[in-house]
Amino acid sequence: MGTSVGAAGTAQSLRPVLRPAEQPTQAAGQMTVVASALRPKLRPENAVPTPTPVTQVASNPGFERWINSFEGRARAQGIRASTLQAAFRGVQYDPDVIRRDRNQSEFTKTIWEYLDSAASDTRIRNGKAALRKHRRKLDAIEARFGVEKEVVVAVWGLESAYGEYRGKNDIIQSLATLAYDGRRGAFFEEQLIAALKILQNGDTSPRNMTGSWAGAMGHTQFIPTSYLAYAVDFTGDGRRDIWSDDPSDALASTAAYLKRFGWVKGQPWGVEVQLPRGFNYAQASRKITKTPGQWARLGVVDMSGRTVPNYGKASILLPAGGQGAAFMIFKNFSVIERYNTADAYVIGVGHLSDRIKGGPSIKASWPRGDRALTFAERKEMQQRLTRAGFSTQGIDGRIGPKTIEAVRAYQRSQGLVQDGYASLSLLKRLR
Ligand SMILES: [Ca+2]
Repeated sequence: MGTSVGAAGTAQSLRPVLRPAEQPTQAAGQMTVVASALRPKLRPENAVPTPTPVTQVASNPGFERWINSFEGRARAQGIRASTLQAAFRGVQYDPDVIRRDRNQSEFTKTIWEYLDSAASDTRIRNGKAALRKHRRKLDAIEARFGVEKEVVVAVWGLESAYGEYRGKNDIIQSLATLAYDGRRGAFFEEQLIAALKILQNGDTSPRNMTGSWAGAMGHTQFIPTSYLAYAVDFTGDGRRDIWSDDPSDALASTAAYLKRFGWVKGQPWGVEVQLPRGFNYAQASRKITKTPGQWARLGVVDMSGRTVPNYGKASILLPAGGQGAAFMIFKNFSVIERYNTADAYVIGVGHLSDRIKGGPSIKASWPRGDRALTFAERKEMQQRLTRAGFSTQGIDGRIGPKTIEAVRAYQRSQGLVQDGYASLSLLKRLR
């Protein structure tokens, strides 16, 4: 959970925003070796046998200076010298982390490609197996935090493939590199301080603190500040150990997190619905909420043709416009958004949890002939919409609520179906 820069979705990690999958290889040959007061010795596995390229050597003194100044800032925030000494032992500037940070602007999967993987037969089967294997502790977690075990397991399944891909990057090294690098340096320095507080608390040891290149840790990929605020010790040994092979603390921490943000037990994240012929697509907006009864009066009903049970106010979500599935989404949808705001991720967690519970697959078909827009195309669409008088309030290549509203306004002006779907055909029309 946590940061919100764009990222390439991948088969392993399945987080459409940030956090690409882990590659265990760390390109040791590309690492640069630097000396530091904080780091008396290099870890042998990271020692570099050959001279490093000039460009990377040139960045080392800067990293060195940065660490020295960081030490003062960390001390001022209560981090002890002994904690810093242990944490930075062997830590090096890691160009691989920077390469990943630079290469993560693209999310080129369509919603259906994403869901094909998020709720694949394998992931559903493995989720059911994980549920069986850990049923007692999951029942206990559900009883304590009031979050259904299938939802906790689904988050686990998407974040780390049920613990299989927890990330092998050294968290201190990754965060120090990103904080030094400066692109969102303040954010990563805050995470680094939080990581050092975790170490100082004794929850884990420096070299056991591993995770994604961007600082997400453990079975359910908490970033350090989220860990400090929400992680729990479920095993009762006094340590909040989300890195251990035993997933108890990590799964309980996820349940605690969802509960903290308002999870309502017994309610769905969303329900697939059918829309009536002639439905006014302008109604399918997060800004518009109605009770399921009110939606039913407009002809919006479940896939059996019945009124959706009254789980409270709901919006209609069309992740692929008028040509794909429609969902009635409830409060719990916005709770899952606290993990990751991408619609694809939230639907992925929700649908996977439904399938693990034995629920049906999504019934509607998707516009599978469409391809995802590239980052450049998304920016072009935003530029063209804005130029045409439908401001997207920024050109960032991310299709968020403001861009969807601009698409809708453009569709309205053209007499098109106002489904807000930023498709390739819409871009072609704008050209
Ligand atoms: Ca524990």
